[in-house]
Amino acid sequence: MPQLDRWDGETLWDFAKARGISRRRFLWLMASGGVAAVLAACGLTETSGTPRDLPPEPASGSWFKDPSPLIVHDDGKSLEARLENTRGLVTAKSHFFVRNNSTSLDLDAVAWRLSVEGDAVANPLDLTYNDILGLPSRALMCYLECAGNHRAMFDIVQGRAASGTQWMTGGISNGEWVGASLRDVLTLAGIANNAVSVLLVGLDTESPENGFRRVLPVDKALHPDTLLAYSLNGEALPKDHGFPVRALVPGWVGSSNIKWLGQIVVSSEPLWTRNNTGSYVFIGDDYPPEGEAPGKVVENQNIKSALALPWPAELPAGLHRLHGYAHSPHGPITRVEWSADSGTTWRDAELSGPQPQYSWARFELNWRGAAGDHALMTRATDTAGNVQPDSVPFNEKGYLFNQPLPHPILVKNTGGA
Ligand SMILES: Nc1nc2c(c(=O)[nH]1)N[C@H]1C(S)=C(S)[C@@H](COP(=O)(O)O)O[C@H]1N2
Ligand SMILES: [Mo]
Repeated sequence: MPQLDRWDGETLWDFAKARGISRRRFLWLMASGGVAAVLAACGLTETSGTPRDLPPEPASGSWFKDPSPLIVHDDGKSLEARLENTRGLVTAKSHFFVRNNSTSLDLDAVAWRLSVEGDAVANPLDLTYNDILGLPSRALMCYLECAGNHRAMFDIVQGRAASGTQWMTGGISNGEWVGASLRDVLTLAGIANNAVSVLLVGLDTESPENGFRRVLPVDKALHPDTLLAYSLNGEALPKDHGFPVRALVPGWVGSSNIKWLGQIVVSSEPLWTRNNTGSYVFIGDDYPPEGEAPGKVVENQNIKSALALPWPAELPAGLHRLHGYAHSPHGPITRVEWSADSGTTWRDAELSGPQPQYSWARFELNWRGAAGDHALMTRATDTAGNVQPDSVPFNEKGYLFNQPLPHPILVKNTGGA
């Protein structure tokens, strides 16, 4: 397999020319078999045992996965993860949270096409699944988090409920993803220098805006780690998570990670859709309007931490080794502290295990609980110096709640101990 380290920034034609393909043959290959045919002619074999060979997953109501290990919200449209179901660093697909604006789609990877179009591309494309699989791939460990993760805490902690899915701590999961760089596809399409906005559109026509969509500014779209992902945790992308191909936008709110991707529009004008005007905007007294949005558009996630325990938790009296997860889009977690006295005194938890870029960090702590009601708080710091704030201002849609959570724990004496 030839080294592909010069792929970035090259067009497919430059790539093929450098490998002795004539212009005429290149055009014929593109017309007959698309990108995959060109790559094959360049001596790049197609991925063997393509994920579409996997058996279909069983359907369970509107879900392909069994919803019972998860917390069901929104009349069955959202499944919240239980952090305590994950011991290690990666969330199993059966425990991975789901957020849908329609029901999960059952797409045929052979019939599936991804169109790339708009006034800021020179060569509009219609790519197949094999075209995407044939591109150089990247593997990333990356957490995916809904902008509304911890939203219920506006009500529980601040006493003022925000609208939307009342996520507790499980609107997040951590996975290992493989995909092609969106940048390579935009390069193949001949993205123009004056491109400003890249719109990603899902094929779920039942969502509130005919195809769930999100606009990325061109610099985020061209970041090599912004992926067209087709694999989660070593298998084909599960249907509930966007099979055959979804966007993966590290660090950005969950809604940018468009599932069942069908269309990419590259525009020389800033684009506005429901998901950067009506939704995913901070609305409140602290947030003045920006562009066509009534407040600040939510892009990056923020630093948070949570214990991997049911809310509320019930534990027997005695010494417990507890674990949890902390994450920040701004760099690795350098410290997690915990407090059993409402934040008066803090002690360091242990960061346990590796923390690949874009992954959450796992932490552990020893806590001895006597019978009675307790609240344990955790507070994370990242390498850029961000710390979870003591208090966050209210916003109507309840995005990015990240003050330390007073996790309720009821300790019971068992068997006369
Ligand atoms: N096509 C499409 N993509 C979508 C959504 C959707 O409803 N339709 N939901 C978004 C939201 S709000 C979130 S938080 C993430 C959730 O990803 P997951 O269901 O794989 O966990 O997907 C995003 N991508
Ligand atoms: Mo979300």
